[in-house]
Parts: sequence; C-alpha cells; structure tokens
Amino acid sequence: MNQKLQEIQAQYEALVTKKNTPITEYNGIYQRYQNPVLTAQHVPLNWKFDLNLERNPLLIQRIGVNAVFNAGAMKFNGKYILCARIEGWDRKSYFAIAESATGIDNFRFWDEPIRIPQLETPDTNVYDMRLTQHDDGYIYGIFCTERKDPKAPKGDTSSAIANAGIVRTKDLKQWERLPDLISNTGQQRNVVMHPHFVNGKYMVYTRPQDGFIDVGSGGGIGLGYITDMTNPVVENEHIIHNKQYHTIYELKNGLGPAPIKTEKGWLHLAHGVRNTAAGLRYVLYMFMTKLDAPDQIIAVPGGYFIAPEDEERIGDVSNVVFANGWIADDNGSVFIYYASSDTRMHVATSSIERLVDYCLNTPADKYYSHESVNTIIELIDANKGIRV
Ligand code: M1P
Repeated sequence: MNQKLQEIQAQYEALVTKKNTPITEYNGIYQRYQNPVLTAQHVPLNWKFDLNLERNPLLIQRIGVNAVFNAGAMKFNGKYILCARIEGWDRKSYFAIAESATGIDNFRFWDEPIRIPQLETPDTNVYDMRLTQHDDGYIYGIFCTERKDPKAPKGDTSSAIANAGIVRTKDLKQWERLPDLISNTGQQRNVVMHPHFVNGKYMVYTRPQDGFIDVGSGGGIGLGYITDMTNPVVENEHIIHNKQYHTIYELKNGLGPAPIKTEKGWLHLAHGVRNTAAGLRYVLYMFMTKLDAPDQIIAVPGGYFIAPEDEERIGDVSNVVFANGWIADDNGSVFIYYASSDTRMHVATSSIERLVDYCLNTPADKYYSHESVNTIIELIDANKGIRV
C-alpha cells in the first residue's frame, strides 16, 4: 500500500476514535467539550480520494469538503445519530448520517451520503435538516431547499428563494420526497415538525420572511397546521415568538430542533441574530411552551443560552452558533448539537431537569439597562448573609 495513503488513513482513524473530554468552565446549565464532534476531516477518505493508485498515481484529492455543520439529530437503534450538512468545495450542501455510541465522540459517517429524491424543479442547494420522529410512525426530515429566483432581473446571479423541502423515512436510508411546504407568508427557512398530532393535525414551526437573507416585514418563529403531509398546505400560520428590539433576537430568529417534552412544558432551542459592526452575530436561546398548548410561551430566559467562544468564533461565517439537533435520552440526559461559524459541529450536555430549571428560573430580559441592574441587585440582596 502507498505510504501516504497509509498515513492519511491512520490520521483519519486517530480522529474518529479520539476521546472527547469536558472542558472545565462551569455554569451549571450545560457542559461544553474540548473537541468538535464532526468536522470536514471526519468525512471518509473514499468520498474524497480515488483510492485506485493506477487511476490516481499522485494520490490527489478529487472531491473536497469545506465544512460539516448544522446537523439534525435523533436516537436510532440505540445510537446517537447526526444528519449533518456537508458543504463541498463547490459550495453545494448535502446530507449524510453519522453515528456514535456515546453521543460525545467517535462519530463515523455511514457508507454514503443521503440521496434526496428530486421534484420537478430540482433543489439547487439543500441544508439544515431537522429530524422529527412523528406519532404517525415516520421520521420526517424538513430542510431548506434553495433555488434561483426565477423573477431575478437579468444579470442578478445571486437572488434565491428558500422554502422547506420535506422527506420522510423509517430507516434513515430510503427517503420519500413529499411536495415542498405550501405557505403564503413568503420564503421559509427553519421549518420544524412537532412530534405529535395537535387536534388531529400535523403542527409545524415556521420562519416566514420577505427575502432570502432579510426577513423584512416578516420574521419571528411561526406555527401552523397541516392536514395532509402529501399536500403540505400550512393553515392558520401565526407568529409565536417575534424578533424584538435590543435583544439577542433583534434582527431575526428561528427554531432549532423539534421541542423536547417535559412534565413542565415543551423545551425549545432557537437561534437569535443581531447585527454588529463585524456583521451578523448568531447565538442560541431557549424558551418553553405549555404542555397542552405548544403555541403558548410560558418562559423565555433572558439573553443567550450558548454564544460562540474561542475557536467557535472563527470560520466560514464567523461569530455564529446554530443548532438544529438535540437528543433527550430516557434517563433525562440531553445532548445539544450545535455548529460554530458554519464550519464544524460541537456537543454540549445537560439534562431535562437543568434545562427546565434554566428556563423557568433565569430572569427574563426586561429590555432596559436599568432593569438589568435592578435584577442583579435583587439577586445580591437575596444572597445577603449567605457565606460560601
Ligand atoms: O450563516 C448563519 C446561518 O444563516 C441561515 O440562518 P437564518 O435563516 O436564520 O439566517 C442559514 O443559512 C444557516 O444555515 C446558517 O448557519
């Protein structure tokens, strides 16, 4: 065997078998880990190199991976599954499943990326799949499908239209394509399916927006109902959590993964975006909705839940964290999978107990600096006389 090939194979094996370790920073809410769980280097060598040395005597990489990020997640056959967005050198994204026995390390991709069946107008680009195991027995994957705007003026080679593409499967291998979401509120990204029927209907979270990047007069996390997934018309779409001035979701927001059910209500993970002199800053935040009325918000802890730190700040689109996958185990552990700077995937671990406590007991954003000071002084006063 070629020596270089042996070397890169050994490097690959070392990467995918490396143990991950918690970092020491403490906040009591979640635990971050030292290493990313998926990177471009985790993509198998036979997806990138022609390994036949007669055809490829110089062992040149034929196909490139730019980034692995924004993964949907679920537990399947006892394994932690990530449905990652892989972006190639050619800027096209596609999906591939990686699995791990621990949820924090040793993720390995399955043999091949997912083939998404095409509709009459093919998807130019696909990304950010949310996986939901639904009551109806199917696993749904809702993703963003992007196509060139047919109304773009001549010479405009950038304008695009985003909508929600829908697939379903029972084995994560064979995927059935359903029609794209039919909503009359503009472009859609960050569409997520709720796991249960609500009043006999499917329920989806949406994020209507006027343009491809700009939400314009739209925006906010919406919610609507679908009677038949083979004709996915969104009915009664309305905003349940709006963008708001001088918050971490001032410019736009969007739901992450499907919510987690708890005794005290549904836990939601979302991203919020604000503008800065250095460009957009994406952070994660949480909120809770009522158990028997998932469209009614009962708690929104103030500020961000996870913001980019250290190397997470740097990447293709810097100063971004984004999450569209988390897994709640039967024992109450929660694995939060988040991407940093549109480049790599990380994990943070927590528990339902901690996340519920965080949501219900973290002071809300009161929208003014002097109110933030009042909140701090209330805590200082409550702590008076307590010796540590
Ligand atoms: O680049 C940051 C993120 O931007 C988009 O998210 P949103 O629609 O909320 O602005 C998506 O393209 C997402 O994939 C990306 O991580």
